[in-house]
Amino acid sequence: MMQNLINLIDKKLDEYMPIIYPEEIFKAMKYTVMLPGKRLRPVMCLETTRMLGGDMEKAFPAACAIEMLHAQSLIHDDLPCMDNDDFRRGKPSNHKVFGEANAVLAGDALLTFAPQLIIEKSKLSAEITLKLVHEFTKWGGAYALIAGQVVDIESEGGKYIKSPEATLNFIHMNKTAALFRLAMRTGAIIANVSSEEFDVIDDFAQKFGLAFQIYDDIMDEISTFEELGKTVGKDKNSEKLTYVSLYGLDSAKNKFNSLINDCYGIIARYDSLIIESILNKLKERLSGV
Ligand code: GRG
Repeated sequence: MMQNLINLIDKKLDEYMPIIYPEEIFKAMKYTVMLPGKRLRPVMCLETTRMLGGDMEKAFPAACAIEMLHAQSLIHDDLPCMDNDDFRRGKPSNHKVFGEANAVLAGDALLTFAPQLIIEKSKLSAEITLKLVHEFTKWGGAYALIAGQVVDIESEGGKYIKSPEATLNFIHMNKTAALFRLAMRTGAIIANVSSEEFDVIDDFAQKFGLAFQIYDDIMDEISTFEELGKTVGKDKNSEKLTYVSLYGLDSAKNKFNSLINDCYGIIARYDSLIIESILNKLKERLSGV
């Protein structure tokens, strides 16, 4: 079921991104977007729309736009001036294939192409479309995603202003939870739910997003290149502030399990085998660690 949805997302992403002149920029944009990621954010956006009674078909442009924003953040994150990683999703990073200038431009281009897609392709009312673009710009910009990345970079080597606990929470909530909130809030807006329901979904997304970044912190410590498709052990080498470096592996796992259990509790009131299967997969992967 989940794989069917991923196949549909991949088909739409391919359709939405024709290669036109000047080909090099469109190829660079499409390269990272189409590499085989897990597609968690678009899946969660579409599934939120469906489980809340909305028309999933109308959510595809916004769901794909969020995957483009995510891909943009990965392209820029891999640049030598940021995390400097040569691999992403099991293949050479964008700048290794297209050069640094085109990788910067491809990220910039995705950041503007994505809201253009929402405006041009969503068959939704002007009011809902405006709300979606507002959410996109809010969570994808200096109030969230970029803020998280800035503090993440600042934290390397122990440089931060607030307490380590507050700094770590700020990084994880903004660098990672923000895009899961964007995905699920977008789904809830398309389904046109009440503000009470909206808050429940947003609460789930915050908890899931934090759990997912803790999972990512743990995987950086214990996983392999083959599994992750990117260099492992980088957090430790660059002395990054992570759940593992601050609290240790066992506490990180306990915090992850507690958040995932909260997520099960919230999602139980909806009929979502897909979201439950995502929770199961993450939990199972860490169960023997
Ligand atoms: C918006 C201009 C602008 C810049 C963005 C570079 C940057 C600022 C932010 C980087 C944020 C970042 C890389 C966060 C990591 C989040 C994370 C856990 C990524 C991995 O997500 P997965 O595992 O990846 O879902 P796949 O490849 O499966 O999609």
